[in-house]
Amino acid sequence: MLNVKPSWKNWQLLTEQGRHIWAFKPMSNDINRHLQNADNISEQEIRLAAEDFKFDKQVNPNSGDKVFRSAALESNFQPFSGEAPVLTNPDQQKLADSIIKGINYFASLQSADGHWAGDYGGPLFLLPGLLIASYVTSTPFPKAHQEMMKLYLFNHQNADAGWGMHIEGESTMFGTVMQYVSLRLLGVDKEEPALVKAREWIKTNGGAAGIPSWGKFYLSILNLYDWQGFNSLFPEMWLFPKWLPIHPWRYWCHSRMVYLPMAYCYAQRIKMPENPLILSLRTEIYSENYAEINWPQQRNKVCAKDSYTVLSPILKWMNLFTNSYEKIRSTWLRKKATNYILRYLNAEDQQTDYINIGPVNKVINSICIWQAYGAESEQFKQHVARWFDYLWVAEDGMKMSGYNGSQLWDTAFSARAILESDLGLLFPGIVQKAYQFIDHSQIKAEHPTHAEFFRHPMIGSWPFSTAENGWPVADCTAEGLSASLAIHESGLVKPTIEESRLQQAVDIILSYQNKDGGWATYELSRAPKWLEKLNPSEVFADIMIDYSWTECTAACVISLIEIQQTYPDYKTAELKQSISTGLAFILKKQRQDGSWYGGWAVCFTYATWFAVEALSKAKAKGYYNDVTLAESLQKAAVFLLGKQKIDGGWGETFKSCSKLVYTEAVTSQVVNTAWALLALMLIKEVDITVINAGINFLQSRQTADGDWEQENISGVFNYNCMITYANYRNIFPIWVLNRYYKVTMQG
Ligand code: LAN
Repeated sequence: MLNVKPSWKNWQLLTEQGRHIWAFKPMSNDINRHLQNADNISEQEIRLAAEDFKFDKQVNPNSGDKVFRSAALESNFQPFSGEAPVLTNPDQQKLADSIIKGINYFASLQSADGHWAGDYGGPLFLLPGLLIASYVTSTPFPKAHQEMMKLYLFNHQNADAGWGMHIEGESTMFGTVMQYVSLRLLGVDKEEPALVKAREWIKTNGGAAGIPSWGKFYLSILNLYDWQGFNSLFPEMWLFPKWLPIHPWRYWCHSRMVYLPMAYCYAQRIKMPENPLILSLRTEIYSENYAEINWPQQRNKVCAKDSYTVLSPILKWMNLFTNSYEKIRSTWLRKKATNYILRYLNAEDQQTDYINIGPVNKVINSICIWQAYGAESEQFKQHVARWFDYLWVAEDGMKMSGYNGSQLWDTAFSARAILESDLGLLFPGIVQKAYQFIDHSQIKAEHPTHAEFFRHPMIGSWPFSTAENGWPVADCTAEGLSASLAIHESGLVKPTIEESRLQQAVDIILSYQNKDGGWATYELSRAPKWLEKLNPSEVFADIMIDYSWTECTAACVISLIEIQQTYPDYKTAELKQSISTGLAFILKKQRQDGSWYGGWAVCFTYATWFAVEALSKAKAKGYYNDVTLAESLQKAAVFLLGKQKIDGGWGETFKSCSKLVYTEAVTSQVVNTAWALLALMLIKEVDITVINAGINFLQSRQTADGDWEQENISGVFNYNCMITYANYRNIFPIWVLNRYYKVTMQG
């Protein structure tokens, strides 16, 4: 049950076609006037907020999205008034009641535009970037926001006084220096006890010189580090001929879009002027005397606690070359490269309506645009307006989200979870609203500059968040398509979106298939695997190329099988071929122990669920060699059964992702349990008593109002950074209970 605190109510989420803006004491729902009261926070309100947003990270570093949820429940919650089935068997009745309660609770979190909003925090290096952008551009956040950000930063300090890369992580130099500097930029005194201890942490661990390269970048912008201590980003590489395997158009779009504005800042050596705070910080975060630091020697220095990937010898060698080039470089060529980059930045801003592809390039682009056009420029103002789209308020304070939200993704899953059994038909209004959002979010036009700036074609695709963000994602397209088909099949919506739009989605999915048979994230794999040797990040793995993933492949295969069931005549042979190579990819990825590694959520249970869903669907519809599929499913079952805990549940920690080894959580986790059960229920031979135990566990964990508690963090990217999916704790238990209902009641 939610223990609602008075000052939570000062914050209200305003939404419009998926857009999220948190407003402090708004006078209306007008999203454009959300800042009206943001500077009018009184001392008394600040003191109260400090009480009300006190958060004990030692209990659970994951907040439960209580600020958003308590407000949504208060305005939307209605006891279920439909016609629940009356069943003679008490266990079955209990099950039906629990599903209805679960959906009814979750329905009250749906926004008026049809999407599900939720906390998408987790990483701790995002808010500092934004605060640095705000500081160097002299564009402070309103007082109310600043206070909430401070609370968030303090709330996530670890017991050893440092901060991690993400909310569950052990302290790192990157995490600690970034939060420390952020708090100082927000005006916290250096004698504040929490900061005194943090400084000690920094100095005992070697000081800020050992911060990884992304930290070196941000500190350089602040004039807290010397650009000479930063390996060259060689801006001229953007002028390379396109056929070269190392031309950045081939990089994974997130790396490309982050290293692009970074290269601009590097080319311009953007750094803010010294001021008393900066001079003081130079004495606070280094173990050495700042003036005596030999900067070039710091380039490859990384604190042992941060190091996740090691720079390859090839990259070191290339750095030697590009760093030397800085001494002799041609001014003309540099100017040409910077002009090109600036044009590219403008294109990205326009294509995404200044949201940008993600939270990192959002921040760095803002700095570039400010430097290029000034604080008064229209472009910079547009950027600042979108800073707020990335902020989220929960009971641990105000954070920066890992994206502008997970709107489409959550909504597509929710619709499918609700419609898994006939009980979903008791919620027609919810499904109709979800459909409206899905319909609205499908991408309907190409940008005029899409080919020039290496964008994959996108008409017919779905993005992960909103139409405005508009970056198409392969598996989000698949989920959008699968959800649309499930909703059509339910008969709850009329009229449905035209067939031609479904075909466009199919065409896009086909266009995304890689030569290895799998599907990647936003684009095709555009470069050979050896390009990964140029990964300069030290803290993330596999960021250079868009690789094929089990989950993305499974989602695409599933949607193609489904479309074949509904529209058997559409590109029949091509789809069959594509499905079969996709299945071969999934089979190839299965590990010896029967599991699959998941790259985008925690972890083996996640990917194993996806793979089993695809393989079992293919088996049921006769798509592939039956024996091969059966064997693979058997192995998957053996793996999952071996991980079931004594209480009937499953639980993994984020270490599974970073260590690539199944790492059991102390307690069973509802989300992992739901994934494991969703998979096991599709494998015929699995003993029903095993499944019953898992289902009982999920029911026992459901709260009186139909929710489940927030447990461990569920999402991940690049192996090493975790990200929150606040709605997973509802979506997946609902989905699996509903599947159990379908299997046991509807046959
Ligand atoms: C996401 C979120 C969604 C996710 C899925 C759709 C779940 C996945 O199946 C494919 C990859 C994708 C689209 C994905 C890629 C990486 C993202 C964009 C993120 C995890 C959200 C945030 C992350 C982004 C890279 C964070 C910024 C950090 C950098 C290292 C640039």
